[in-house]
Amino acid sequence: MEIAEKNSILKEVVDAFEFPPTMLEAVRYGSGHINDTYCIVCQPREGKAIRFILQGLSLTAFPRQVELMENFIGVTTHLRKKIQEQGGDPMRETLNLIKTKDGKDYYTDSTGKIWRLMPFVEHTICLQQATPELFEAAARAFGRFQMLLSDYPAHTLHETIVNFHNTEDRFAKFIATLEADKLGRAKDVQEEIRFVLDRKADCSVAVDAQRAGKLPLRVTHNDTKLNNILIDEDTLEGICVVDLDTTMPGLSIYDFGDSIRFGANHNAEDEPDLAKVNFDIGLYERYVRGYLQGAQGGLTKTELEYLPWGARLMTLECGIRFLTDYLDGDHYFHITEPDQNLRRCRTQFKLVRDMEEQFDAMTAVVEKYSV
Ligand code: ADP
Ligand code: GN1
Ligand code: MG
Repeated sequence: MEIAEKNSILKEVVDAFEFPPTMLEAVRYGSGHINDTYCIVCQPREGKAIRFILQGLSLTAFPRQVELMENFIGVTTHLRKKIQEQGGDPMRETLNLIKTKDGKDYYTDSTGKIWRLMPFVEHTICLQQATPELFEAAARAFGRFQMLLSDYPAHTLHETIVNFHNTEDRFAKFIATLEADKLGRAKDVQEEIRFVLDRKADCSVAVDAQRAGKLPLRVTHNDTKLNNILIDEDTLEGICVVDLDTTMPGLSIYDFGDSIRFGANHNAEDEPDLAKVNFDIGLYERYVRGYLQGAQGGLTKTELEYLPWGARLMTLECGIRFLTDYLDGDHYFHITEPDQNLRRCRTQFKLVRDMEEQFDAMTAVVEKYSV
C-alpha cells in the first residue's frame, strides 16, 4: 500500500478503522484550507475498488472537537431523516460516518486530534470555479440545505468557533494582531491595512442588524464555498453539502455571501494578478436566482434586503482573516507558498472594491428575483 505521507499518525488512524482487504493507497485529497483530508482506495476481494474520505480535524481551527462531532452527528441525522421523507438517497445527499473497529463514531489519535471516516460520494464533481449553470445549481442546493435545517433545534448546536462570522470581532482580532506585529510584516502591507481600517463601520452592518432583531438567527453552514458542495455527474445538480464543521446558528446572509465571495468571479482565491480578479455580476445573478429558488420563499423581506451586504461583508471579512493570519505567521489557513495568505487577502479586497462600485446593481438583482 502506498501511504503518500509516511506518517506514523496516519498509520495509527488507518489501523483504527476496518477497511476492505487490500488498501491500495492513502493520499491527500481536495483543496480545503483547514482539515487534513485523505482519499483511501481499497480493493475488496470482488468487484471494483472502493474509495473513502478520511479526515483529521484541525486542532488550530477547531479546539472543541468533541462538540464539533456532536453537531456533525446531530445535523446529518436530521438531514438523513428529511432526505428520506422526501424520497431522496441519504447515502448520497448527506455525509455518513463509518464506525471505528471499537464501534465509535470517530477516532481520537494520540495527539488528541479527531479523525472521521466517510464513504466517498461517487459520481460527483467538486469545483473550484463554476460555469453559470453549475453555480446556479450549487445555489439551489445551498438554499435547500438552509430550508432542510429550518426546523433543526438551533439551541442544541455548539458554537464550534465562537464569533465565526462576527465581522466586528474579526476586525478587533485584526487590530490586536496588527499591534503585536510578531513578524514585523505590517510595514510591507500598509495599503491592505488601510483598506481594513477604512471599513471599520462596515464590519458592524450585519451584527447591528442582528442586535436590532432585524435578521433571524438560523442554522447555517457558514462555509458555503463552491468546493464544499458535490455535484451529481449525471444530473449536474448540487446533491451533497460537505464540510459541515461550521454548521451552527448564524445568519442566512452569511451563507449567501460566502458563496458569492468564492464563486462570483473567474479567478483562484490566491490569484497573483489582480487585473484578472473581477466580481462578475452575471454569476451573482445566477446565484441569486438559484438560492432563492432553493430557499423556497423561506427568507424574510429584511434578509432579502441584506443579501448584497452578506456578499460584501463575507468577502471583506475573509480578506481580513487572510491578512490577520499573514501578520500572525500563517498558523490558521494551510499555505503552500510563503505569501499565499497575502495574495488571498488582495483578491478579496479587489472583489470588495468591485462590489462597492456595483452595490446598487447587486441590490436591483435581488429585487428582481424577490417578487
Ligand atoms: P476542509 O475543511 O479542509 O475544506 P472538506 O470537508 O471540505 O475539508 O473536504 C475537502 C474536500 O474533500 C472537499 O472539497 C471535497 O472535494 C472532498 N470531500 C469531502 N468529503 C467528501 C465525500 N464524502 N465524498 C467525496 N468527496 C468529499
Ligand atoms: C476555510 O475549510 P475550507 O477550506 O472549506 C475556512 C473558511 C474560509 C475559507 C476561505 C473553518 O474553508 O471560513 O472562508 O477557508 N474554514 C474555517 O477559503 O475557518
Ligand atoms: Mg472545504
